[in-house]
Amino acid sequence: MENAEIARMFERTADALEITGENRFKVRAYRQAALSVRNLSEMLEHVVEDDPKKLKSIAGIGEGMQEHIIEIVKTGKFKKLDKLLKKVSPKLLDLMDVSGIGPKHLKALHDELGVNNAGDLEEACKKHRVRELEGFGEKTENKILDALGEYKRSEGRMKLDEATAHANSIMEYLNKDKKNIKRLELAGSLRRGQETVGDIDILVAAKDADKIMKKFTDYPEAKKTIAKGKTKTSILLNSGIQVDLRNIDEERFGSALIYFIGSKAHNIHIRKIAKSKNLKISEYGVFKGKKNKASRRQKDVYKAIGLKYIEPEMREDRGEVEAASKGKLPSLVELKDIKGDLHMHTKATDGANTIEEMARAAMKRGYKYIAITEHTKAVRVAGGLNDKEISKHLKKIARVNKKLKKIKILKGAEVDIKEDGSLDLADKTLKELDIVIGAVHSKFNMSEKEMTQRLLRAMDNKYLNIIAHPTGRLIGKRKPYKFDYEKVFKKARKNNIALEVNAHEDRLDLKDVHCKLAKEIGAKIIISTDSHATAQLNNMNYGVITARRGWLEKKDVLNTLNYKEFMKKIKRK
Ligand code: DGT
Ligand code: CA
Ligand code: CA
Repeated sequence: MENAEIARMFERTADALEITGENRFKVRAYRQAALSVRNLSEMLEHVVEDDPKKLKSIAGIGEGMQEHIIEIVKTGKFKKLDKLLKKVSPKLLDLMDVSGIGPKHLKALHDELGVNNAGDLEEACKKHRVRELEGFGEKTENKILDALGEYKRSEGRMKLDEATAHANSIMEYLNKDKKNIKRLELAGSLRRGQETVGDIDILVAAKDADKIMKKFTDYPEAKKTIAKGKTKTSILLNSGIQVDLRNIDEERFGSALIYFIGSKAHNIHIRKIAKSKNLKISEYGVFKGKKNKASRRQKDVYKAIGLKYIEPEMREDRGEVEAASKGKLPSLVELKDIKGDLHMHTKATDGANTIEEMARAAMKRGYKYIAITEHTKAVRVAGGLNDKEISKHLKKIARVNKKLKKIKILKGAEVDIKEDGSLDLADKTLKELDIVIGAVHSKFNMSEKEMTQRLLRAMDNKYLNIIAHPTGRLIGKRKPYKFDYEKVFKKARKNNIALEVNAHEDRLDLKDVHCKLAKEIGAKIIISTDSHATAQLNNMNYGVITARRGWLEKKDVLNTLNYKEFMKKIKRK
């Protein structure tokens, strides 16, 4: 069982307890446990196996939580939560994922309007019954309705990080049957790095098909088998995720991979290209009449229809087929190109680790530089720092920087961009910083014109270096705020301000198509994790995948440069 799943159980318990009006200390204990578990780098399952007493030494885990974790790991279930779910329906609890709805809201909606699921809530909003409740109002009602739209669009799909974690475990599990496996690869939307994934697709070339399919349906996390056959088997995991495994002849593995990696739009386009050359392409190969010209390797299959190999992240029919036929494909940025991470928080605000812990974790990843970037005072929920506190914090950063010789720790801050576009620190403080990140954290519902002005004005500040999560969206929860992307990206280029690809799994912001737009305009990009704990530094991978989906190359991304060059390039002209 993944740590994330255990964390999710604790979060749901906290939500359910709050809705049933349980005392807030109890609720908080579950929230804290969830946070600790989610950010732990060690698998809890292994801790329980090796030495369950060690659980108590984890911050946020007390005696009671220790028992709960052991129960969950051993039985896969949490009785306390199951009991609560009899009182608070799971569908109601799911509504906690709708942006702007907290447990108090949910309790009122349930008790006063009898809301039990998304459908009920939508109807109540449309009938204007929500605005009449105490503490809601018309604005809140509209916001909820908006957020519900985002929620419904993502329903039944999982985020990239969750899908990746499940896929990695299954692949590792199947791979244990080494002797039987000739090839094993991920396909579908997950292989393309799409930000949400409907189901997980895996291809295998096994010597013994029955054996691999049996192993697959025996997967410990499988709840049930949906369909079982020699060529295709589908299972449903405990978490509700469907996984399809297809057994493919090794001779046809390349053409099958292309077909099942997709996307559908990409497949349709290359079929057209093949047809124009009097060829036929399918999951079985490229055919001239009855003769199979290529099928074993993806590269040869593309070549047979006159195309260069196309990276899976680009296969969305967004111009990659044309580029491949002209030999004009970009050479995409890779995770190993990244030399530093420029956005992270520590205990001084809402992070879980110290400056030194973050720096050491970054060193372990082989980074040459990082920036510590706390929130500023306007972001009160995160405990943002004022000018004086920032200055004091910078001294701490400098001390750790001196101590650790192998990595440069830049003095930074994630400065709030206020409603009028001014920054939340005085110029005199900004001047002391090596890296100034600007970010919008409030008043998301301005008009497009106002928001554009707000961002443009922020970029007039001569100390600003980066705009973080430029569109403010939260996947499945919050729409991006409206602004004129072209105007803002053009000004970023002109003023030498980098745009962030925030690698946090809830954000991926800029998203793929906006990376592509930024590149076309000529704005520079920085990929960073916005980490609030050391384990989150690993999210860099999702940022890189998103950048690749946006056709970005090493030269488009500033934090692929070594320290000296990076500092030169990030400087304002
Ligand atoms: P998902 O699961 O909704 O996130 O998206 P995909 O892309 O993984 O779609 P899925 O699982 O239905 O199918 C996997 C791939 O198989 C898909 O990307 C392309 C290929 N494929 C499936 N159905 C069709 C089809 O009707 N026509 C074509 N050309 N390709 C298909
Ligand atoms: Ca799929
Ligand atoms: Ca599928």
